[in-house]
Amino acid sequence: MAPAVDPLIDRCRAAGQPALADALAALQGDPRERLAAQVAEIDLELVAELCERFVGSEESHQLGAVEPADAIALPETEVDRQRDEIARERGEQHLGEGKVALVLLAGGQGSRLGFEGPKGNFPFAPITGRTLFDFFAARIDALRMRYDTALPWFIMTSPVNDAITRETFATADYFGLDPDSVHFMVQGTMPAVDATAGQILLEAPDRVSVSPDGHGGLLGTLRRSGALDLMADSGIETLFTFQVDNPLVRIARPQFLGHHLFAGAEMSSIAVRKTVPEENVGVIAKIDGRAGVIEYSDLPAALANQREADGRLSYWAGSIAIHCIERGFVERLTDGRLGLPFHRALKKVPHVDASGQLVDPVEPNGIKFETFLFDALPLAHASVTLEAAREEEFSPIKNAEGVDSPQTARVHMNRLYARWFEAAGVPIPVGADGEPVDLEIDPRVALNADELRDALPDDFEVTGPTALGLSTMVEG
Ligand code: UD2
Repeated sequence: MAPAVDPLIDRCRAAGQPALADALAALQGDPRERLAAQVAEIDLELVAELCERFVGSEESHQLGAVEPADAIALPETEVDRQRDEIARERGEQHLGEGKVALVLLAGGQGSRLGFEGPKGNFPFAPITGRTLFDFFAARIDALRMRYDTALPWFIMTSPVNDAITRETFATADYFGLDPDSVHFMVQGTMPAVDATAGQILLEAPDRVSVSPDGHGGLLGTLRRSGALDLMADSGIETLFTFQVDNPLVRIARPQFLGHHLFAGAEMSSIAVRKTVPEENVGVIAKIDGRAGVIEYSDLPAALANQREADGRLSYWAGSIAIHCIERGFVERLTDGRLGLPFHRALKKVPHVDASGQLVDPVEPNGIKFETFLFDALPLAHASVTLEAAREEEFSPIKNAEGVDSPQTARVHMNRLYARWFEAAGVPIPVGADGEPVDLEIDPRVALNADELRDALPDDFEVTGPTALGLSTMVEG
């Protein structure tokens, strides 16, 4: 049923969007219906509220009382190692009882990488060229076999990449997974507004410029898509959430699950030590006594550079966007209007002007609004931050080159796998650059160094670039 347009025009004017009202009034026929249908879905009153707060003001996030995070540090003593072993067993029990679901955040636009299409389709592996989606699927398949558990996989997409993501999985026959065990959910969008007058921008005379509403949109998407009910019906209690851009993520790591469960936490995080004060990762800290994340763009330099007596950064805990979240917590947060705060991002937003001319701005001209999943942390009754070793857990592919690029991920994965082989007694040749040769280990062969040692034939040796997959093992 096409929405009645005139009341919509009135709503736009009442919500401080005269330009949008004029754009609607200027259209006829199908273009008018198309724009009206899109505008009818926009929470104009929320946009008005956000414009009131963010347009024309440099409002920075008001931080409360900030202290360094409480975290479970990397094990240093035998007691620590026993503590972690008990947590690992508890996590494995939870996995075996089928109480864990995996949630992949894959709705972003990945513009910094300059790669067309969903980032999960990026062919990151140095020898086989396998994609991130394929690699994650192999890990998930291996975990399901290892723990004899369903471990359903929920993938959040956005309108910009939903169709192609679903098509990718269908064409790849779900990378060997049961199609019924992979669930797609499309997150919402928010309109962009112009940074001076807060007018909603049009990317075409009959189309509003919208972008994904941030990964905080996951919470509402879980409820709206029915995923939350599906999880409840299948006995899922804990969601393990991770990002599409980090091939080193240890998916559903039992030790992390265990510590999260022992603390009775509602939402927990993995942290790695920041490399430099200005590293582009959110900082996990205590804010007004509760765990929270200060995004790198909001972290005052004084806090970023503050050091302890031993010289280490006070605000060391870099959030790598890996969380355990209790389903009950998501249900509580989404029962009514979700209270995650919106963040503003000043961006270059191509748009059409009042005369219908396309403007491709050279300077940031628009504001995009998004919510961040980590802003749910302070709302949790309890939270755990578990330190992980960066070299074991985190090497995101974000930029086309330099830091956090396909090159750095390749080096870090080669080093990781070289450590696994060396631990199994198999020396790894290094190249002229001093780096190990290119290595790949299919997760179905081994998920960690112990499994690799058990899987390798006694006389196995590596003389050059090696991709250890099921076929190799058969030949090997
Ligand atoms: C994110 C975190 C940063 C740190 C870093 C680790 C934020 C704001 N910052 O930085 O603190 O943890 O990651 O790598 O998150 N996504 C969606 N829907 C959206 C937006 C993003 O699914 O609407 C997904 C996106 O597909 C990606 C992830 O969220 O998997 C990160 O998004 P990003 O690249 O915008 O975050 P980034 O790199 O600024």
